[in-house]
Amino acid sequence: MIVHLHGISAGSESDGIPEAWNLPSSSNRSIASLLATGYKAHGSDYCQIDANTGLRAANCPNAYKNDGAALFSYPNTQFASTLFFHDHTLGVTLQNVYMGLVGFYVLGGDGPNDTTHDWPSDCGTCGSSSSVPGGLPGGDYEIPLAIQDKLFNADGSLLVGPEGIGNVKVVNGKSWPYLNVEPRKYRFRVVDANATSYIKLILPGTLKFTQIGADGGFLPKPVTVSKLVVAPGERADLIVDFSGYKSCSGTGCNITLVDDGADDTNARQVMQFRVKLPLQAADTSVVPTSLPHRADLPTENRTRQVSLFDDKLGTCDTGCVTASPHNWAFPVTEIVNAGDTEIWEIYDFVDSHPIHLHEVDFQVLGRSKFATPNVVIPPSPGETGFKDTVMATGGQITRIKVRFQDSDGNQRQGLFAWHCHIIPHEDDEMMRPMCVVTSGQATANAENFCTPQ
Ligand SMILES: [Cu+2]
Repeated sequence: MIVHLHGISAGSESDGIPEAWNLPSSSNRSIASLLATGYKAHGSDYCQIDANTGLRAANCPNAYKNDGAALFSYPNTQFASTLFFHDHTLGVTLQNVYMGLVGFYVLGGDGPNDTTHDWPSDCGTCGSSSSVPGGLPGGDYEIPLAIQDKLFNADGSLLVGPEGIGNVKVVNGKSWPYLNVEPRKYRFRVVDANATSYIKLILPGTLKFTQIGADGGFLPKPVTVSKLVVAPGERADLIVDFSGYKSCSGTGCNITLVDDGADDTNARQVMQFRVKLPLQAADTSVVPTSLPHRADLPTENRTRQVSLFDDKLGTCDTGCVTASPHNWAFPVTEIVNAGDTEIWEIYDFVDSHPIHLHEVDFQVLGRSKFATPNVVIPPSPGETGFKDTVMATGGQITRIKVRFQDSDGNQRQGLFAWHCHIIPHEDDEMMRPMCVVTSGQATANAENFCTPQ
């Protein structure tokens, strides 16, 4: 396996490049007994990248030489956000993610008083010294929800279908769970951890979601939505206020979170909130009218066209009159200058695909139909913050603006990946290398160190 962490800017050696995988330790006898003589313990890009330069490593650093180990370094200096990590091994990511190799990585600010990069949490009576009346719901009132759907065999074991689509909703690894809640505001950090399925969350009656953040941290200001659509890999940071249920009784206190996009009746039910706990103390949490967020990216240095086919990514000329699909191992075509800002025009020919760029996050500028490229459909309310995964729509041009440096101005050269986050597509090499070079570096050199081995 190899870990990819969404939403962090790290060196190429810590990116989770799909062929940098390694096997568990050979001393693990249950693994060793399954392996043929002379098996490869590492993928072809494992330990091929120098952590200091991002270039091809001449020698494998000692830290990598431990059997069954790989070394990752995450600077964690960016804005507070809901990060997400999962296995990223070429060709078997579907099986590994479906079997549960996914997790949250919640990044806060630089201490409770850092209102530049984060907003304080009000954890009510949770007893923490960081309790700040007037902050966002925190402590026991801030809960991550990793949503997947799965199929089970009669004996309870997992059944892995070719697309990882199931009829049982699983939240944080538990099928159709419920959560007892107080009649007050809660903060939920949601990730669609599915292999394939989009999730369209709705709540009953007049309950709505107040979305305060997405992949790359807070939105500039909260938005209220009655339906929340998240694609595989996307995150949403939400406030739900259950205070209207303070006088409920019996089953009237049960609130079912529904996936309105699921075809299967069972899979429509995600989980239940049961407003059965007494209010421990007055809810002093507040959703601020404006949230800490990054400044807009500067004017672009260039505009680049790329293309999506049914199962491949590709290159494109201006207007995408000519487009060519490529496999993962085809020589790198997306060669970008570190520090540059680019607009990517993503021409999608078939179906919709959530497109994820490693290493960077970006702003969504909008979408246009092929026939009317100058008529811009604005981003949805939940796309007003920074993102690392964007829904590209079939028959449309999706435009994003991306800067190839992190929010602290750090620039890292080397090989990274961009791909469709529908995992069977990703496993099928709907994934391409992306090479960040220092400005002016020769293209031939970039191809040398950025083409997957
Ligand atoms: Cu796709």
